[in-house]
Amino acid sequence: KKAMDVTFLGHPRGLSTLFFTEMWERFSYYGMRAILLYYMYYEVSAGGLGFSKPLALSIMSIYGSLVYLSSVIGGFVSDRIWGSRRTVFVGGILIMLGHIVLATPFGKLALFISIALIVIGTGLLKPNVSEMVGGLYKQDDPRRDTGFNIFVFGINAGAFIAPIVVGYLGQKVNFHLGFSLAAIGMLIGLIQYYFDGNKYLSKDSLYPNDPIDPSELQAIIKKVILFVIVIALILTIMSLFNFLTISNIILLITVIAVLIPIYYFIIMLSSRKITKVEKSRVWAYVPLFIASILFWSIEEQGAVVLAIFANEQTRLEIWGHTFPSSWFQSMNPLFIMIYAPIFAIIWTVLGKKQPSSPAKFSYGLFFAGVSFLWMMFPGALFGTDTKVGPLWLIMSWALVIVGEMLVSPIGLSATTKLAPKAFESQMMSMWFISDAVAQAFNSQLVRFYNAQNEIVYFGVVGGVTILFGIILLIFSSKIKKLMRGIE
Ligand code: LEU
Repeated sequence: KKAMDVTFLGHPRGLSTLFFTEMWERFSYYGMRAILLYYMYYEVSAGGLGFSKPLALSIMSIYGSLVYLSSVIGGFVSDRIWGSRRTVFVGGILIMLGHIVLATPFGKLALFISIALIVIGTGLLKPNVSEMVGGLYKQDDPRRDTGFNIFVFGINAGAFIAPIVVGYLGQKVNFHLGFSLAAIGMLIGLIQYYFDGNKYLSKDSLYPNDPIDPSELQAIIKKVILFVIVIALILTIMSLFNFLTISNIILLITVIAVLIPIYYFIIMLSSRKITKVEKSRVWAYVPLFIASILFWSIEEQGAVVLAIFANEQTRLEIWGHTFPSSWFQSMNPLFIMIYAPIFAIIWTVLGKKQPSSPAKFSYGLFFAGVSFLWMMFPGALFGTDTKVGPLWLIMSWALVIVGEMLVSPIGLSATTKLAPKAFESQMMSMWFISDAVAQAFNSQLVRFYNAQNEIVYFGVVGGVTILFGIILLIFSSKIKKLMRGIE
């Protein structure tokens, strides 16, 4: 058999290559994240960096934001310079180096170098692996959607196993050993990608779709230099006024993260390249974009606020054995893997009777909000200075992931379908950017969380999210009209 004829679960064999590449990349990412928060705020005597909790929470969030914000760079590099194959490979190398740096005992300095490497590396890798999955199928191939579902299963398989093994090593043995395991995971992914990719991925992916024309080069270089100068200028001014603290840098990134999508929307809506119908669809996307920010804000707090709750206020015991608090991070991917087939059946059974995308989004917000309102109970019932059983947290994830089923796959497909022809790849980045904006917003919000005020915190954040869900539901038929025939 020729290499290109080999299949994987009835799909092009390249899907297996990309499945395992992304599985190992997510393994390294979520394994590292499962222990990073604890590494930052644990006392130095316990092997940590001794940061304050609010700072550690805030860094986790802004880090998560930058990781998805940088997908904009990854899209550009692959489309215009290296092609997706090489871009993914270089990204994987940077990610692996990032984990290796954390495995060294160089404390804070290593932390910030590692963050920089993994932000750029993931920006190069993640959007392009997903794009290559799409590239395995012709536009009208009926296997396309299932292909993506299999791929998402790979994401969650990696995200599920990682907290268990990396978490165990990191929290029970030594943090740096945990980070080493994350690095090894990425290494396995890279080796697999290199050898398997040479056999089973198309040669087209070795070249950019839209290579930079020498005539454009000057303008691009000018833009990059301008950007660097503006950032350098802001940083200099900040330091002159004694404003250059970690917290203020986080604030600056938050502002940039919010401005990027606003800029994109303005560019799209004012472009001469889009038709009237397309413009209406972009307008329909605005409320969905805001809704996904609210959803991801709660979902991503599972790795920060709920992680603190797991470590500080939860009894870590099953059947007489204590387990590491990082294990709770496996709940999110676990519920995704459990629910995904159930929702596939629900949507098939409902067929044409399915709620519209805006309505699904509002139910999604409802579940996310309820998952936080639920977390008011342990404190209200038992007080905030005792420890409660692990089922409280597990139930919270069980609820928020129902929401994820209603927002994530639907949002992804709505994003591609509502995209104007001239802005397809930009709209694709918008989907990752909605998560990035959510986490940038979280970097400011999570500072307010602590055990004393947790009841109010969970109540307000959950309540506001539900309120927005209700408003979205009221306007859902209006939004549907703006979507002009897109389901
Ligand atoms: N859990 C998802 C992933 O890691 C988040 C993404 C959709 C922003 O792939």
